[in-house]
Amino acid sequence: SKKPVRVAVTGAAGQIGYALLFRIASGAMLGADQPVILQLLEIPDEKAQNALKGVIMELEDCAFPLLAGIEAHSDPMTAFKDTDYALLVGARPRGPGMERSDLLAANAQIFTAQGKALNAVASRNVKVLVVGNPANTNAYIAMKSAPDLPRENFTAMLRLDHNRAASQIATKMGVAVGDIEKLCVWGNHSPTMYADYRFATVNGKSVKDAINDQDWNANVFLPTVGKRGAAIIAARGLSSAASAANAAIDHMHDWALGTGGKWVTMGIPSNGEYGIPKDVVFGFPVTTEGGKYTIVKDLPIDAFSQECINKTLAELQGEQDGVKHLL
Ligand code: NAX
Repeated sequence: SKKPVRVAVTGAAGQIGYALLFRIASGAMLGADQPVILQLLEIPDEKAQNALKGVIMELEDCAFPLLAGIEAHSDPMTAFKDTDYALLVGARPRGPGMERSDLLAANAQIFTAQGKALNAVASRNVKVLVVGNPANTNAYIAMKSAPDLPRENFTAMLRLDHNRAASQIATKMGVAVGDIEKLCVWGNHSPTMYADYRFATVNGKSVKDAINDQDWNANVFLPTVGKRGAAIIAARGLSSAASAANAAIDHMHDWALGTGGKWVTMGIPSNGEYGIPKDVVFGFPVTTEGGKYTIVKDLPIDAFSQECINKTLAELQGEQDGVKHLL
């Protein structure tokens, strides 16, 4: 049997953590033959640490055959020791009266410290997924704080937006969501993201030609996907958790195990592709193989798409400029 791998999860006692850890431990993320050791990080606060103890008791009570160990931590320097995967879920939410600059500063502090800890103690091949918002900018901060790790090891979660887009298209067309291929989401995990179905197919047929409705694209589809998080908060009174955890599982699963030629969306540091400046952590269409991702190249960008990409890029560069002095 395979040697266990180490999976660190931050914000482990939060909502997403509760929907995520049991699936990692069951084998949904890394495969039914891959034992895992969970290294769970929460803030030192007594309430959070107690909640984490409760989650660990429940993990124990599942008696997952693949769960080879569980550790509770309050310091990233121990939580990230030798870790092969790091899912950075915990972040500072916007509190009452908090300015945007305060939010960016609070998260810059968290992700600077966590980036430094990964740099110091994690496996040199660690695969990092940032879920905590603002996810792209937090991934950028962690990457910049870990100069001894390869930059391509730092990614942000756009997969929830990708899955939301796929589901909207499947409903619109009356097709099975699993038959949709070559979909992608460009840019920031925020309402400015650009979900792009121009290249998408269902059983080999063009989605764009089948829908053939630019008004629906611009005025129904994109706002629905962009505001889906807010719609879920309005309905549930809480932000998306199970769907976010599912997207994190999908992201890591596909990165580790490969997509077999299928496109998925990952937020990754640009190398200048599609005119996105180097290091901006941006949603791109990728394929993955052997633990590496490759951006899908040479896609034509029409005027409408360019405008959408420019808008989400401008937002990301604004966020990046807002934290530059803190790095
Ligand atoms: P919760 O508030 O339920 O849980 C967050 C947990 O993180 C808390 O238990 C908190 O104590 C812990 N935490 C805070 N700072 C920490 C630190 N420095 N180290 C370790 N743990 C820390 O939030 P939840 O609903 O689980 O959401 C977590 C994050 O995901 C939020 O930032 C949220 O905005 C973000 N999301 C990102 C999504 C994406 O697609 N990228 C979608 C879902 C979600 O909104």
